Amino acid sequence: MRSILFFSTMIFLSVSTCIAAEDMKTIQTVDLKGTWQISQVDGSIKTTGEIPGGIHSALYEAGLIEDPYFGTNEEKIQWVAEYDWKVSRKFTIDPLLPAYQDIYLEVKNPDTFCEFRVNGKLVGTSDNMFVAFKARVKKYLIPGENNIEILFHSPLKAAAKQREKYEKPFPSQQGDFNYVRKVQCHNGWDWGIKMPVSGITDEIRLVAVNGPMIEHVYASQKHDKGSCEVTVNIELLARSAGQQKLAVRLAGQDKELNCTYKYGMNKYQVSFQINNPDLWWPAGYGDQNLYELEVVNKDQIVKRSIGLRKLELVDEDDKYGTSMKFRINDVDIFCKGANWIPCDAFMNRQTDEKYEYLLKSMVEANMNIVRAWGGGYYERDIFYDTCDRIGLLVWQDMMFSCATYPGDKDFLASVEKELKYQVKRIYDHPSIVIWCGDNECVGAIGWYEESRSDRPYYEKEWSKLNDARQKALQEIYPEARYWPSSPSDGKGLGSDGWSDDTKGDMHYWEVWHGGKAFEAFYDVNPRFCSEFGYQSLPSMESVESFAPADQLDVESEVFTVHQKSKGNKYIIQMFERYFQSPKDFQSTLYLSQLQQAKAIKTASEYWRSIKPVCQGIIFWQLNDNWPVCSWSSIEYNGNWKQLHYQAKQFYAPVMSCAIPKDGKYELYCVSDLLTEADVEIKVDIYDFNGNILKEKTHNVKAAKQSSTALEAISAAKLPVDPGQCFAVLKTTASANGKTYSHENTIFFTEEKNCGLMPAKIETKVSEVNGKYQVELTTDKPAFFVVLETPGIKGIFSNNSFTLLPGEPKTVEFVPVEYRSRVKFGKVLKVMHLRETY
Ligand code: BMA
Repeated sequence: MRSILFFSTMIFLSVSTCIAAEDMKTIQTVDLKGTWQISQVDGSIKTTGEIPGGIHSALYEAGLIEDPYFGTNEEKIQWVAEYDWKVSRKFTIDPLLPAYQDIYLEVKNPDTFCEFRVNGKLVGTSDNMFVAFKARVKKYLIPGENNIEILFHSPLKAAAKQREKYEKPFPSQQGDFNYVRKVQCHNGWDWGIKMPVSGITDEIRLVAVNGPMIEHVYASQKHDKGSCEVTVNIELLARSAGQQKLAVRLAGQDKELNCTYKYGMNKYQVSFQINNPDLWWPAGYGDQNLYELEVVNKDQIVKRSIGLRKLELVDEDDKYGTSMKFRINDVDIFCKGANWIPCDAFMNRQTDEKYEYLLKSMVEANMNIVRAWGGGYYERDIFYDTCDRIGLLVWQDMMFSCATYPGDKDFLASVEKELKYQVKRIYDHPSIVIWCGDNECVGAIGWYEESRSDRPYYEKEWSKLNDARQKALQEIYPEARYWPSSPSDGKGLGSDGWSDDTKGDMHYWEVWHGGKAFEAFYDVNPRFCSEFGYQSLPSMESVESFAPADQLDVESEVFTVHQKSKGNKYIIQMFERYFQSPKDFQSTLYLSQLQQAKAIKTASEYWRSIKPVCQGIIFWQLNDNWPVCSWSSIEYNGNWKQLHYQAKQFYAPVMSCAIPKDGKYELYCVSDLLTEADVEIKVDIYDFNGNILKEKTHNVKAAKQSSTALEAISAAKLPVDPGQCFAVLKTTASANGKTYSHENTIFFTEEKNCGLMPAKIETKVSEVNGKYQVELTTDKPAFFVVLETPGIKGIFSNNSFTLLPGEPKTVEFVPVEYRSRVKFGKVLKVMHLRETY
């Protein structure tokens, strides 16, 4: 948790009585959040809207535009970003306020091309949404009522104007947004709505100060033989010279700093020695211990929660090439996670609850890393605070993606400001383990005709940008290990992270974009795969939120708008590789999610089985920013897709799997545990009536952090034809008094060639303390049994599983939003593979 607190945070919206000057605080704030007037420049629209928030959200709330997420409305809202918009509000200041030494207007995340006016006077402009805006406004304020106005220039026009400054083009897939410092996917992406918003996504306030104020606090840590030295950096902004005492507290130690300050920014450092600290660990490896850090400047208190962990990025030559892995507190971490994109295209829907829900859903699915991908935001504090608290490591991209970028002085100066601000703001979160310069910008040089044909120029521009990024990062955070681009070998140009699996991080897209069969995942042995993915369609509940009843066809106009990559037809065509044709629309949706889960499971199990060659898997992508057909494992509405439920299994700490190779199914038991485990793996081969044909139990001592090969199943020695049987691997591991279980189903030929039997599944629902339990039984083996509860949001303890006759399963459902009007038992829907054809 990090916050800047004030003993009294006042909202001066009415005149209050005069207070004696000696009663003045160091800092007083005037919160300017709330309802603002909005007007279209060169147009007639006038309305009101909430800030934080954006123009689009306001217009939608006021009924002036239709829901952009619905039907084909995306197109209908494109005019909004062509206009300039003014937002303004009145506020009344306390008569005491002018007595303060200085008054600042502070705006976090000003998005993007803003002119700020106080009482009609221009107080400043901003054109980089990744830098907080700050201007001195005291001289513009008047006693009583004041007016503040922000003019947002059309982001499309501002970006186009910026483009015109350059002689040579910088090609991209995001229109002109690569010329400006704004969230790159605001202009549309291959999963994203084109909604180039303008607005304020975070704090907006006046800050009146008396004396110097703390501007930044950031802490670095050095670990040595069981003790840790934490150096706290404090930046104090002053408008005069003087002396000030600062109190700094960490881990029960108090230190006092006698600071002599001068006009401008003043920097101080204070160090703490913490012996035998309670270390911070990623999820699955230990506790997320956090120490409270407090810096007190009279009544201004800045708080941080600091996690102490020794961090190394190990890229050393080994017999497979060059490793890429994170070592935390001297332990090699096997990273398992997903890529994060902005959590909503509407600014006002990027709520704290949404952040927490999505991030916690990751840990619940046994993930320990999230990649904040370079086409989005340096995320809000809630993102990093939550990751610190729940043990999710963060791969932090800098916000550049899939494009060529300018490398001129002005552009680099803006980038430098942005990075210095962002690095100070977030780098000491223990969850952040890597700073990566961009997403796919080295590769992008080869994607566009203009850059392909003039490579040296674009490489030089990239290198200039890259040097500037590294320099800005390491000026603030000298120990930072900078990773130039994802994918890369960590060194810069010249590495090919798309097909070279011997070093660096890899983006493996041969299966989705390259159209190869899922078995192609077995051909690569990435050291760290930071992207690979497979698309699916959303569930019926999601579909109904954006498609009218006459559009329930994946090639309808509405579906085409809600598909930004290769097309839904491609998803459907691919069914024929593994599955029978789905009988109806609902089955099509279901099957697409199963197909996606199968793809990612195939890769993840294999790459886990080859550890320590591979030490990281981050699939593309966790979430959606609107309801869409995409690679996500969690739908826009929060529903976990089959992929997310299956990830909970294939990312389980102890997992068994079968990898087909040369007529055999090689069995592996993979353990991420830090101690040896006693593992029992039951391998039962059944026919599709549910009769056991063959049983075998393997008892192994799985070494810590290992992948153990077990006796393989030979396809030739199966008791019946491969299409007439399947295996269930039931794994039970015990270590340190804890039990871990995992279940996996293995088919010996494509699902479409298996003799699945129609199955009759029965459910019994009971409610205990607001949670539901569903007991399921079946008369024949049923596969990929999926439970859905349209209208009730929540998470099942298990889903997309195999159900065997005589082996009932009970799953728990924890509602996220409880609506008593919807009866759980009535909406509960059960589907499984055999029913889809
Ligand atoms: C990647 C990402 C995104 C994109 C995804 C799917 O490489 O970096 O740019 O959305 O592929 O195409």
